[in-house]
Amino acid sequence: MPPFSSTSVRDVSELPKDGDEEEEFEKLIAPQAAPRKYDIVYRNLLTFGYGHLSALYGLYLACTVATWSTLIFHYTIFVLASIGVTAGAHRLWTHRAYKAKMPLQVLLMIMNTFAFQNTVMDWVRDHRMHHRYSDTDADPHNATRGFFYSHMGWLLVRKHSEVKRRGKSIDMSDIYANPVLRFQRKYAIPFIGSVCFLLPTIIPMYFFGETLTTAWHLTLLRYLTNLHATFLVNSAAHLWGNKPYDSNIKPVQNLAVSIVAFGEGFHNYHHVFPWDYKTAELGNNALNLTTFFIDFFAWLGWAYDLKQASDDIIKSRSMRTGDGSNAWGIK
Ligand code: ST9
Ligand code: ZN
Ligand code: ZN
Repeated sequence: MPPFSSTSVRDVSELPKDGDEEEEFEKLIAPQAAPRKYDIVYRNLLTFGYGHLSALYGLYLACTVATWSTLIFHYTIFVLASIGVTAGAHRLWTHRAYKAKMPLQVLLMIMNTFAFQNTVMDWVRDHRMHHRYSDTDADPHNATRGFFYSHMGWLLVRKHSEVKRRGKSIDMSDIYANPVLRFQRKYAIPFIGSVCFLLPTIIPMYFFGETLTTAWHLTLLRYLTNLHATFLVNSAAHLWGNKPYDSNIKPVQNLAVSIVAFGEGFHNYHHVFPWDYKTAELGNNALNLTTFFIDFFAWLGWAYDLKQASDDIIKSRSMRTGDGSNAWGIK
């Protein structure tokens, strides 16, 4: 049972159709990792290089001079930002695994902005591609190209032409029509700049007496840590772990990733049932803070129509295509 019992959870006992036959055929013939020349984006190499060096310095300052108030402040933003990605960009907007009323959408958009992972619009487009063309050249972070590429290398080079070509057929009408997401895109630079970087730097200076140097480098430490926790879902959770639901795909169950990514490491399950609001099987939500968050808002009435796979469909799929490993949550 979820911590907050909700009447709006809907058990789905039949797999929703995910694309027509033509799409399935297209997916099959997407090349997996054809030899390619990487077109490096030097601007990103510089900003990521600067960001990582600054985050390391931020770690040093966090251990030596930063106040506890600043550390707790950034940890709180870290949690909010993570849930803005998992409950917002991922489960709500990409997968439509539940519905959210306007106040919750606004809250999630602001929380998502703390994470600055591009605009939600771009995030959703890439993530829908990732699911439709998983681990092929049309997947923006194709894990068959290895850990580094799927983790962050893909952000340092121009996208593969297959991503751009096949991406044209991805349906984004719901996202482009969403006023909350349109706002985030329209005011991206001042809004994301203020919410993710400026305010979290100024507040500790003003209220906790930090110097500009400490405040700025801690902001970058929090931001980069949050990015890497997210990146691990694309890298580690496509490489290391077991496959209780489908042994023919790359995504795996990875407990460590679930811990750092707020319940998003049950990735073999998620790729089989992407429309499940828990992104995890029944009965296994102790590590799934995002599910707890959604359940809370369902209890409040702001989240509704939560979709989840029924126990039966999970078990039969596991018996049919799983690797026979023990999937936690299955009784
Ligand atoms: C960042 C990325 O924000 C974060 C992503 C993380 C993803 C995680 C997924 C995880 C799974 C779920 C679990 C969540 C767990 C959370 C845990 C939390 C603890 N379809 O992109 P451009 C076309 S990094 C269709 O510039 P380039 C389109 O026409 C941080 N079409 O391609 C587009 O034009 P427009 C900050 C597509 O030039 C045009 O191509 N961000 C698609 O090859 C150009 O697009 C950065 O540092 C598509 N999918 O450049 C920015 N994609 O947009 C990093 C493109 O006008 N990115 N097109 O329609 C970049 O600089 C560039 O995107 C690039 C590629 C250099 C990587
Ligand atoms: Zn994946
Ligand atoms: Zn997903």
